[in-house]
Amino acid sequence: MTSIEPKNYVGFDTITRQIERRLLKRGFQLNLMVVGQSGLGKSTLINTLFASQIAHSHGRKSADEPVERTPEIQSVTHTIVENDVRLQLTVIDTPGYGDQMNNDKCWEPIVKYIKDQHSLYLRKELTAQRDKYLNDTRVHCVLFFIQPNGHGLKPLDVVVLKKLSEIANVVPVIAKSDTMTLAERESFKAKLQAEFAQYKLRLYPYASDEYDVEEREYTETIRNMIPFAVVGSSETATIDGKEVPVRHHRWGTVNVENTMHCEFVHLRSFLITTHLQDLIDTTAHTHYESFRSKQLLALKENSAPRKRVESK
Ligand SMILES: Nc1nc2c(ncn2[C@@H]2O[C@H](COP(=O)(O)OP(=O)(O)O)[C@@H](O)[C@H]2O)c(=O)[nH]1
Ligand SMILES: [Mg+2]
Repeated sequence: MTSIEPKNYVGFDTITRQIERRLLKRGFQLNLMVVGQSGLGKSTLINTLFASQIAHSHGRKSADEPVERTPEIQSVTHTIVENDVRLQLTVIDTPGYGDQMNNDKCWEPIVKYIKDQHSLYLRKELTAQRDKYLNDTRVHCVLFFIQPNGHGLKPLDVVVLKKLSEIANVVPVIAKSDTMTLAERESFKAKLQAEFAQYKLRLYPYASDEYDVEEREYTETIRNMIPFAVVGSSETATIDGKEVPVRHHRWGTVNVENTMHCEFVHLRSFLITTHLQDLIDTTAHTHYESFRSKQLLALKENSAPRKRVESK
């Protein structure tokens, strides 16, 4: 195929503007799920990520106050607007998984929730008169919070990470990383990365043939950084003329946005600035697609005329 350059300006180079205008009008939808034991700072991190009060967390005013628990899967939706771009953000908070004495199957409601959204979407797609734009409740990203204990993954973490990474984009983070020294954090991270490899966990971002060299290099950098050592906070302070989230400790102040202090900024730019659309696409084209084809194949098998078993 040869490419031709028109003699005069035709104007189809404006198609990107046209698409942009249409997309802006429609807005974007991101569904983010948080999983991890209660008290690991899930709600706080979500609020810090989007610089808004989205997830419900009071934080504790005193040390004797019990840590608040999320009793069941709850989702809250907010529309956030930034320079004309409307992002409808749904945060799905899961019950404090692993909080019980017996944590057998505690992941089931979480897995079921993700599959239910796939099945809901499939049903909407298959109706005779479907809406032009289906409301998308599929989980685009699961932020998995690992306890900063220095030991490594718990057997329960391994099971749950395995189950979740088969059906959704899973991004693990080391919670409350301000509680570890830099050396502890590095060795913990190395240990976790070795375990991810050992248990063959397929974590997001995935390699793709569509990536160019630059994208491939960036993905590699991100993969080496995972799990992100994060810190969240609902408190802010002005540092160098900029209001930033901070945590005050007796020994000093953690500036959440300082990359020398933690990897919060790397996580935020990865999730929001560079991979937001990829999370949505990967959910639709990889995870939902595999659910869809399994369901449709099963449907076909069930409806195929069965060979009658002759009994003598
Ligand atoms: N040291 C430290 N504490 C945190 C961090 N994030 C949250 N917290 C505190 O941990 C407690 C539980 O936080 P919350 O976000 O409600 O946890 P969730 O149960 O996982 O949603 C609160 O007192 C927070 O102030 C963090 O990054 N580091
Ligand atoms: Mg919470």
